[in-house]
Amino acid sequence: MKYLYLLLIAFAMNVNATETHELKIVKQVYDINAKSPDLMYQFVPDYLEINTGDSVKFLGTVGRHTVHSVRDMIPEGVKKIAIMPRQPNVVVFDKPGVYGINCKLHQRHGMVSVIVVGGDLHNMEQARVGVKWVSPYSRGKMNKLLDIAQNKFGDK
Ligand SMILES: [Cu+2]
Repeated sequence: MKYLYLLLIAFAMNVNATETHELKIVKQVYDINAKSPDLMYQFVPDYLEINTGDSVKFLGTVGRHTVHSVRDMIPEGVKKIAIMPRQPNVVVFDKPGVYGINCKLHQRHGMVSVIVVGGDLHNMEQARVGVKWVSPYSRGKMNKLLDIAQNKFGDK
């Protein structure tokens, strides 16, 4: 029995060691034919769930989009995300929690997104407070994205 237990631990450690971190792609879209401004400028997808340690590559930052974490909408101790156009655009998310992201130039048109890392909502309350830092136009969308996370991961 003890042997089996050790075997299981060894197996679990091995699985852990070979776990690969994924690279997800988020596009920044500018669609001039969109029916309304809130569809014209978008992160696609604008809601993303990733595992702790995964990376996100933001495409389109060579244009006129930025990728910035919203004040109060990242876990405590995490360095803020600030990708200006033409800068390296891969972000490693190694701290679990809720992240609110916006494009500085187009967040007034609803260009905001939410990334949930590790299914962890420990900073959800703070993130809700941080919604005030995006434009009035984007607040409804940001709250809807947070709702998706809350509905999915509840009070974990
Ligand atoms: Cu933009």
